Amino acid sequence: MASPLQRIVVLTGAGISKESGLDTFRDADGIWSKVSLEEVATPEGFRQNPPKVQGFYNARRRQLQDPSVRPNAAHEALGRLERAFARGNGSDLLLVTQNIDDLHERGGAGRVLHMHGELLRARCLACETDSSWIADIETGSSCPACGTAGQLRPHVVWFGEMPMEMERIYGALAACDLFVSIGTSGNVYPAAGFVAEARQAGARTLELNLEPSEGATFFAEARYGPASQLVPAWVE
Ligand code: BJW
Repeated sequence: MASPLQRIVVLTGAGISKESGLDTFRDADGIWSKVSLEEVATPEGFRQNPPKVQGFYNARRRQLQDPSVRPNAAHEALGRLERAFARGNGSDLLLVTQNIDDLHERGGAGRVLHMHGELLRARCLACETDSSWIADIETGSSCPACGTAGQLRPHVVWFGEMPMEMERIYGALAACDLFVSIGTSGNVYPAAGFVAEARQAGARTLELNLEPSEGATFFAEARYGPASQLVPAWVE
C-alpha cells in the first residue's frame, strides 16, 4: 500500500467513473460528442436557456441514482487508502476530484474535495445557500432555504468560473511528496496544471490513465490501462 508516511495528493477525473457506467467528456463517445459544451457548461449558456441546462443536469442526476451506477474497484481502493491515512494522522492524503458524481463517497472516502462541484447539490442565486440532495431542479423551483422561486442553479463549476477549494489544493500541492493523477485527459485548467505545481514542490508524479493524457510528458511515472485495475494495484 502507498505509505502513510508520505504526503499524497490524488486528483481524479471522469475516467475513474467510466467503468461505473458514467460517460467521460472527451472520449469518442463522451458527453461533448452529444451536447454542446458552450450551451450546457458555461454561465452564458445557462443565461440563454435555463431549462436546457437544468434538463441536462437533471438527466445526469437520474443516471447517477440508477441502481446500475455503483462505485468500481478504483473508487473502493481509494476509499481504503483514505481510511488507512485517517487511522494514521488524518491529514496526509488529499483526494481531489474534478467529478461531480458521488462515487468516491459511496466507495468509502469520507473527505473528498469536489473542485468542480457536486451534481446532487443546488445553489441559490438569491441567498447563495447550497442545498444538498436535490433530485431535480425545475426552472421555477423554490430555494429550500429562502423560498425564492426560479433562482436555483446546479452546484457545478462551468467554464470561466472559479473552481472550488483552490487555496487548500495549492497548499497541499506545495507540500506533497507524491502527486497521482487518475482518469483525466489533462485538457482543463487549473487541474491540468497541478502536476507542474507538484513537480515544483519536488514531488514524485504518477499518471494512471487509459492512455497518455495531454500532460503525460510532465509525469515522471505512468501506468496505462483501466482504472479498476491500475488503482487497486497501486494502492495495495
Ligand atoms: C480512463 C478510463 C478508464 C477513460 N480508466 N482512464 C487557455 C489556456 C489555459 C486555460 C484556459 C484557456 N482558455 C480557457 C481556459 C480556462 C478553462 C480551460 O481550462 N479551458 C480549456 C478547455 C482550455 N478553465 C476554466 O474555465 C476553469 N476555471 C478557471 O480556469 O478559472 C480561473 C482560474 C484561474 C487560476 C486559478 C484558478 C482558476 C473552470 C473549468 C470548469 C470545467 N467544468 C467541467 C464541467 C463540470 C460540470 C459537469 O460535470 O458538467 O468539468 S468541463 C469537464 O471537463 C468537467 C470535468 O471535470 C473536466 C475535466 O474532464 P476530465 O475529467 O479530464 O474528463 P475527460 O473526458 O477529458 O478525460 C477522461 C480521461 O479518462 C481520458 O484521458 C480517458 O482516456 C480516460 N479514461 N476511461 C482510466 N476506464
